[in-house]
Amino acid sequence: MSIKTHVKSRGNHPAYPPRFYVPDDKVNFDIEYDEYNPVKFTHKVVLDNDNTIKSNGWADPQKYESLTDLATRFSYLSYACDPKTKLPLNPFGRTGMIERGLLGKWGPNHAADPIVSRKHNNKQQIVVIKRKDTGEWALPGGMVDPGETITQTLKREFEEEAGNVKPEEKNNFNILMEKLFANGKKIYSGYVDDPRNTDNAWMETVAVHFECDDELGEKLNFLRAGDDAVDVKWLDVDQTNDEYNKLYASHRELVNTTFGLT
Ligand code: RP5
Repeated sequence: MSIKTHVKSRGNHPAYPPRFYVPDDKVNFDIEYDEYNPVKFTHKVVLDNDNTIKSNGWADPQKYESLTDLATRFSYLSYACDPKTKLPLNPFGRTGMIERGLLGKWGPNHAADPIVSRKHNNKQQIVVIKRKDTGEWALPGGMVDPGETITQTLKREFEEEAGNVKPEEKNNFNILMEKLFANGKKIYSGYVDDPRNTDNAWMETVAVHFECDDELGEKLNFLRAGDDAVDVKWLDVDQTNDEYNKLYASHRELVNTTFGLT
């Protein structure tokens, strides 16, 4: 999968102020853009979760220069730092916003996305959740917690967002989950064109495909939304369907890659 230029990273997010407009031909930081006056924004929820102030805080301190572990932080991409501010620069270019927006980490923020599919009535379907924050349909992925492996994140996020099943279904669901997540195929690792990205903080993900066989696909019909999801369903992989075409961030591209679609 290749992301040619970011689009959603320059667009709106319900919790963000409007961004400074960046035309397509001014996205690349190497192209001069003297008028560029990005909006400075870090959401209060990020500032309130500064991990140097709060013991269970998930966000970096606002003072980038106070970070001591930069050398050991991982990114799927190589990126530069702003010569003036020394802040990490989005490897895909300008977004019309500086600082971190809603993202906790300066630079790369890591997620994992399970692409769970089945064949149903001769149609390819994937599990999607409706996000509480933007109202868009999305893969049931999420942030990698400290100390967690990607494999653990994929299963935990799926279970939290799509597996809020009734107590009497839980045992059966857990058995199906063990079977489903036993084998996955990595589809992608890298940048995500996420509407929360800024010039100094961005999302990266690992997307893994888990295919239900006929029996498992038939049994996995009692999904229920939980956590940050307000709804869950099986969605047809169908490029004539608006819901499919408008999937959150780069999720349509991830699913297209999975099924060899362009
Ligand atoms: C996207 O944001 C990733 O692809 C992943 O699906 C998601 C992770 O963020 P949260 O769902 O935890 O907000 O960029």
